[in-house]
Amino acid sequence: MRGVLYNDRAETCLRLTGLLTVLLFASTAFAGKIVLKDPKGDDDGPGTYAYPTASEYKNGSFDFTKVEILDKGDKVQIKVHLKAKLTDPWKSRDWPVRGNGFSLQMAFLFIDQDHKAGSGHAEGLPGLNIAFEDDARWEKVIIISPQGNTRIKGEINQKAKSFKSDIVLPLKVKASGKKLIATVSKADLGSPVKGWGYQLVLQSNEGYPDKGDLLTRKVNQSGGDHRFGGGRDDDCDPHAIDILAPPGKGGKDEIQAQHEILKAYKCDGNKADWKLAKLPMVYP
Ligand SMILES: [Ca+2]
Ligand SMILES: [Ca+2]
Ligand SMILES: [Ca+2]
Repeated sequence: MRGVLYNDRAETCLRLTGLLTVLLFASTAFAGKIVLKDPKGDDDGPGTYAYPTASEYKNGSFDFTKVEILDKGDKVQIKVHLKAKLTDPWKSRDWPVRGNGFSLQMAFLFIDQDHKAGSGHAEGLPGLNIAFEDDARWEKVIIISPQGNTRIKGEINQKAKSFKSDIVLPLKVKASGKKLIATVSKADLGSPVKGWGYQLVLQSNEGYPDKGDLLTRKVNQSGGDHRFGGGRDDDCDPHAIDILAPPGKGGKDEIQAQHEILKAYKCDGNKADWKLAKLPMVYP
């Protein structure tokens, strides 16, 4: 009798465990589509940056308005919506670009996969001059660039080797109207679940980067044909033109929030003592 009772209890226990697993899975599963919004008119980093002066850098080219993350079975698609239509002015030049419909932009989607204090990379990639909040450190970053993966891999090997295993290069990148569309493999990224955090950093593709910069364009005090202006001449200011600011709903208040985030750096003393701007993540 006692044995029968025990077995019943054990079975009930197993059933409850099964039910809990299903409920847990339902609460953490990827909803199919994540939408993060960003206001227009904040393509000035901390509020002071100006576009390079050459005519190719059309107004709105570095102002993103929305980021979509879409479940595509064994792949994930990232769509970055920009204010301006994408153009490919340098396709015809002798550049190592693939002619995939754009040449000005470079986007980095940093992802915090555990939201645990002190877990993940605290620094951004070389050339961005950014760091991340302690509870928003990243596990993976997706690079969306007009450059071919062979070139990007070469640059990573030279300049960002310690981050190599956490940099995800898309299977495919293309431009469509005002959208940059990148497709990545879940085998490389993992399968997005509720709780992941995201930070999109918009930069510019630099085919002739400085020796430490991972294909990013510099921000200087005075701009130039192919240099952003309104920053500093050292590498202490964040080289980020537009970023997400929580809550990532695209409200006008997020303009000011972005400026505050990107202004909060300190360049006193030696480089080792510099405090880079610390970016948060948006947790949808
Ligand atoms: Ca924006
Ligand atoms: Ca983390
Ligand atoms: Ca922004």
